[in-house]
Amino acid sequence: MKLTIVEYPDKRLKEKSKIVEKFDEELHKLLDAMYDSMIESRGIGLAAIQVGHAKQVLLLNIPDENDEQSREALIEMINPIITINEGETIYQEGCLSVPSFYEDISRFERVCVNYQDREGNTKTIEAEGLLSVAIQHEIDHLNGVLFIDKLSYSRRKKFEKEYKKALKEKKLSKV
Ligand code: QAP
Ligand code: CO
Repeated sequence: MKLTIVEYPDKRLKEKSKIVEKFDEELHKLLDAMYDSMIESRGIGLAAIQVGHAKQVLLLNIPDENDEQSREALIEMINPIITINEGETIYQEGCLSVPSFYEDISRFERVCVNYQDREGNTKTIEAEGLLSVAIQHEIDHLNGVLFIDKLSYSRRKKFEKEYKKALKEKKLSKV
């Protein structure tokens, strides 16, 4: 399965993802293909809608102390639900679907999440720091929400202007 990353302003990024009911070969193929795309694009998180599949599936792969990513650190979450959240933290976020744009976003400092793994087993995880931010960012994708949707009116206007300009330049450089 070869996947391509869907980029803003593609309307698919606004879709709400559907609950996964079948933990079958097809799901496993999607997860494996998503991992390859995420690593190839140098991402630390990816939701299925970002590759055009409206399923409640996401990946997280936070780098270690040496800033290296490894498959051992991979977390696959199916049908995640945040059960507890507390505190506040601000982190400069980016997104594979909004290339080359980064902004400070406010999130919960800590979250507790219930989810299922690729076999359908129920799991819980407590997270803080970058993992907590990444979980919240990816769960937003499942609800059709992007980090740029959290910007103030004036910062969003500034983003739209810069992004449109960058898109135009990207298109021009292709011909
Ligand atoms: C979501 O984001 C996230 O613009 C994952 O040119 C963001 O992996 C989690 C990326 C912030 C926690 C904190 C973005 C790669 C990757 C770009 C990503 C780019 C190349 C973003
Ligand atoms: Co994203």
